[in-house]
Amino acid sequence: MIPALNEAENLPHVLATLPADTYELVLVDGHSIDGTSTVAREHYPNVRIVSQSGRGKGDALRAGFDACSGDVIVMMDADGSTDGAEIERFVAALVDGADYAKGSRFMAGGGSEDITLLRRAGNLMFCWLVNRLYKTAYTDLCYGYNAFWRSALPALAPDCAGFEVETVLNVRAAKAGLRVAEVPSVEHLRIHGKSNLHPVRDGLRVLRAILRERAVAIDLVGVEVEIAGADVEMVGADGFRGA
Ligand SMILES: Nc1nc2c(ncn2[C@@H]2O[C@H](COP(=O)(O)OP(=O)(O)OP(=O)(O)O)[C@@H](O)[C@H]2O)c(=O)[nH]1
Ligand SMILES: [Mg+2]
Repeated sequence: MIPALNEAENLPHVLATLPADTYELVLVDGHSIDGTSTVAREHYPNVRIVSQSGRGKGDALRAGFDACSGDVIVMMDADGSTDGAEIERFVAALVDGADYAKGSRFMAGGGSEDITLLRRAGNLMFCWLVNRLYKTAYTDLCYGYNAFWRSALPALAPDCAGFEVETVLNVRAAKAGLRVAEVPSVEHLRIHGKSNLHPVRDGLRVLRAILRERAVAIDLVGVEVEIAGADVEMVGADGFRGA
């Protein structure tokens, strides 16, 4: 499943990297004005084009996930930064027992040609925060290459609009007690065009999402605590620890 906003120039390259045995390709066109859907159809005649009602990557992923019909859903980007040849690693992690396989640029075997110093610092800080709050051991947080069994979708159920969506997926996987495997992935440079991400605006969205999910976690375990400034630790019925 590929979200694409004005990626007509990049799609020929990206679609050529998809494995020949790909079950289906769902592409969510975010109201592109550069012929993204036309190019997708030219280069991948069986593509299913989905339109999103709202705007933003989170909104696109929600629409795309709903349209997927396979047992496994793999999400990757349309700008040439993610390589379809890596899909088999993600699927292998799922077949080996993971519910959710998250790509990581910062574990052995991973890498990024694309990340700036500011983004690396923000990602590291938010990843540390998530690991503290949700007792995870993630090495990457804001990365768009991930995969999961369709059966995990109700637990992940993204309901946010923007670039905080990967964070929401990763946090919800932890909250739901899913078996999470990290898969090394190399992020390449976007080939053409400009990034839609604004580090400060979207960094704040990521931070808000992390804190909002924490509040929901406290709700879920059914214990009433004061959220503001609270320093509590609890274990829910499902063994989830919220701090
Ligand atoms: N459908 C849809 N796709 C989007 C939207 N915003 C971003 N995307 C796609 O989501 C993917 C990631 O967006 P990018 O703009 O590359 O953001 P990024 O990868 O964080 O930034 P760079 O690393 O600089 O490329 C790309 O495939 C975009 O085309 C949107 O509003 N709707
Ligand atoms: Mg990108």
